Amino acid sequence: AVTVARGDYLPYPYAIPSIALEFDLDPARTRVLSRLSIERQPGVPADTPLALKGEDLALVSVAVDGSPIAEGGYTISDGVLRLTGLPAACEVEIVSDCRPAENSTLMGLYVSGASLFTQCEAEGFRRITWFADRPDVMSRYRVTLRGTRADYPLLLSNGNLVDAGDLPDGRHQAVWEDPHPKPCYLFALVAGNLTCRELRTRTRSGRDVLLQVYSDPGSESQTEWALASLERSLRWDEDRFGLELDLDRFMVVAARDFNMGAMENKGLNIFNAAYVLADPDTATDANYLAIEAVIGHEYFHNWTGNRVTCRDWFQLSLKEGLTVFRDQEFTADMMARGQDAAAAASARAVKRIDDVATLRAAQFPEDAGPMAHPIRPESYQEIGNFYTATVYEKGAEVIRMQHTLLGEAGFRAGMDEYFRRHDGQAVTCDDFVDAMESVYRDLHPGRDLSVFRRWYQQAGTPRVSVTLDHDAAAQRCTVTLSQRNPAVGVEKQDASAQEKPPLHIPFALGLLDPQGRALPLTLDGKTQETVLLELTTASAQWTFENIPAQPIPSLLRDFSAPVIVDYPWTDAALALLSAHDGNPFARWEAGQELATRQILANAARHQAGEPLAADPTLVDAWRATLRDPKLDAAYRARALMLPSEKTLAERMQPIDPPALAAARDFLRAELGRQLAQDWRAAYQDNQTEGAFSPAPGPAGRRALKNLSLAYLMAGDAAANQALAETQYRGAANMTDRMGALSALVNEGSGDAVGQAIADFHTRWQHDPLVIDKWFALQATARGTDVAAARALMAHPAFTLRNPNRARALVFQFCLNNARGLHAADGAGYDFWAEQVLALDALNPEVAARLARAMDNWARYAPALRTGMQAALGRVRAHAGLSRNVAEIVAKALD
Ligand code: B3K
Ligand code: ZN
Repeated sequence: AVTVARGDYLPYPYAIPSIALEFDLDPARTRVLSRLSIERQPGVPADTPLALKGEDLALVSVAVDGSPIAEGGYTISDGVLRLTGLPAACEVEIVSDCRPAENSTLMGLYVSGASLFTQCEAEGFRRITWFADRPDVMSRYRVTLRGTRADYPLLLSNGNLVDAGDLPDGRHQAVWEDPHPKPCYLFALVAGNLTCRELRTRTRSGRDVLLQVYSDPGSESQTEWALASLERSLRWDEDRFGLELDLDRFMVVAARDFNMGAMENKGLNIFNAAYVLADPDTATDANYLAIEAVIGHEYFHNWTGNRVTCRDWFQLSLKEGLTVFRDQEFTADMMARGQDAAAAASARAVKRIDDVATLRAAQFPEDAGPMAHPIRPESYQEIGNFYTATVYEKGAEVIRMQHTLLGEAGFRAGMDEYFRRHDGQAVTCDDFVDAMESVYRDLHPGRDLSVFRRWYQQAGTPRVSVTLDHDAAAQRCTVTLSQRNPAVGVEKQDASAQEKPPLHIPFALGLLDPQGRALPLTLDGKTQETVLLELTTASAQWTFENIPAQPIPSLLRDFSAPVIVDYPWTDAALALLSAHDGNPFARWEAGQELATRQILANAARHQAGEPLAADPTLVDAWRATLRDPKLDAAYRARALMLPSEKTLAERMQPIDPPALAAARDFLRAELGRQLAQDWRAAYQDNQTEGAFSPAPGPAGRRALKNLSLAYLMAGDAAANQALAETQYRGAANMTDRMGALSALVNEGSGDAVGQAIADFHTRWQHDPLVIDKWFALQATARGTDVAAARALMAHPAFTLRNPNRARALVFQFCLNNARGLHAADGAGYDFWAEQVLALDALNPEVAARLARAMDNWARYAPALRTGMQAALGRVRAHAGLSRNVAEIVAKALD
């Protein structure tokens, strides 16, 4: 396997200022003519070959300045076409063929439904034509698309439509020009028969722009929310960052077959249909929220990613971490808008809770396993494997810490400076921090971000332990923070680096008195309820005056850094925080910590064969939160949810998923039973009526209502099944329908369960996105074992070729059905190995994601570990593995 190292970067020896592409579109064989203007860079020796990458292409001809080059005039080896002896400036013309209908990888040009789509990031453009497929080569594109009018009435590419017309034999053509130079990973084309919803709006400088959302015919009623989200994104980037749309037209196209969420191609975003299509009957509140976030994310890439792009793929977090941070803030602002200060703080906390829960469930395990890497990786075999929770979500946390350190105005000044320096360039993460640091130095003379930069080079989740020393006589409290950065993943192989240097950690702290009231804290002459401590060394101390009694600390408020906090709270202190902490995020955190302790204790009892127990402290805390009239429904829905099994697994050593599931289920049932009256009241009080709205208010009420139903069913299924059945039948929207179906499938019994499953299928069999939900719900249901998963796969609607369908069933089973995957007979591991191999033959990028389900095998209980290891070994031994899967399994086993 070839490893690419960050330090090996060399600039490309040629500039390619312009490229003209001509496509004769045909699903069986598409001919691509590419005309490149080539300029050797100053100082580059004349004999330096022009090296262009290609994959799965049939080369037809090569010409330089109009003269054909015979075979022998160029070489092709290992996917590289090399031309030598070129003049310092020339035009290279290459003709090649590709086969979209046979392309099951969904990278490059491929067929989905009756349409043609492209996906080029990271290295898919080389599957379309021979090219310098790297982000630091930026060119102006002119694209001619030709195809039959009957099959492809619509021909789209980046930029502006400059010409269109008929051709002989029922064919037509469209010519597109993108005025902005771009790397080839942002190239896109779409050809097909699609419907369009559009609106015109004016940017803040007064330019008229056209926003369009394209989708399958028949889905036109499902694009209203996406288009409205796009307009909100445009407004938000103007308001919050002063960034305006730089194109006359911005298109979003929904594809049914898509490897990930969406792609920010310049002016022509291509989306997984799951992040475009929504109406109240088919989409849940979570779907609406995700659509708005992904539309925002891709739109925001237009500046953070496209106008300023990455020099090389090691810098991926430059655009992804920053753009995730921006989409998180966009959603938070949308959720908080129009509310008073307290409600806005609660709304922002809800978003923060959701994001931190994702980070803990997906990124913390990655950072503790064999694929651990810094947000700016040092090496890779296959870049497609590094679109990770670390690069994205931890990357966003690293940007957020800079925002915290600089403040909103300082961060904005840093962004302005970043664009002033680098607009139109392909740059590095260091360039970004340089811009931020220029502002930080002005704000804090004598300080810099040199220690902070280690966040870009160190993997692993730091641990911060906290001690409090209270001097009653002096009414003084001293807080000590100490950090540890132990080696993780491959770092462990380097014996000299078992402990890494300290990081710059912004640590937000509050102190509560024994009655739960906030204590004013004075730091740097300012008195506040929350202080920001900047820990830049292994250990440091801060002293606060006027603290009469031993305080209760509220730590890492708003999750001010992606770290694990160690502090020996008592359960009583956690209960107090969960009832009184003025920081809504930390208040949620306290309840989660209390629940985590109980679940872990019960998991240990389960393993020892002892009876499980629910401590009244937790039940009382849950009751208090449920009854607190000052808390809105969306917030309560989060606060009353138990930590996920994935989050809990990070706290258990060795990991025993079945024991965790048993302990978590037990607590859920106890809370359901003991608080039944309150759940019933919450269920009744949080009905939504009238026209459906996905706004945070009604969505929050539905979340709390459906959570109440889940608890009621967990506590006493027999007594509450009628409620679930009634809700299922009378549901006026998909959130309520799914909430009821989930309760029935997971807790219900009798014929009603099967009837509801069948009814749901009958109602929605023509809507693939709803059928995905139907598969996913069953794949993760408590009773679904490997045999049941295989039975679901035999359903005529199942196919591995469609990534959404594969994710709905196979991925959901392997990643979110711990009992099924870790079945004692090992059948789950066999299933996983078989599906990884089957997928790998079709779509390596998607297969590699599934392969990661076994990443942390070495941390599992011995009885599970050996089976997981053996399954990994069987996959590794398979001949003809893709580079993608080979890298994952090799790293897991090394
Ligand atoms: N930039 C794309 C991700 C492409 C992944 C290719 N393997 C989507 C996004 O982050 O916006
Ligand atoms: Zn992105």
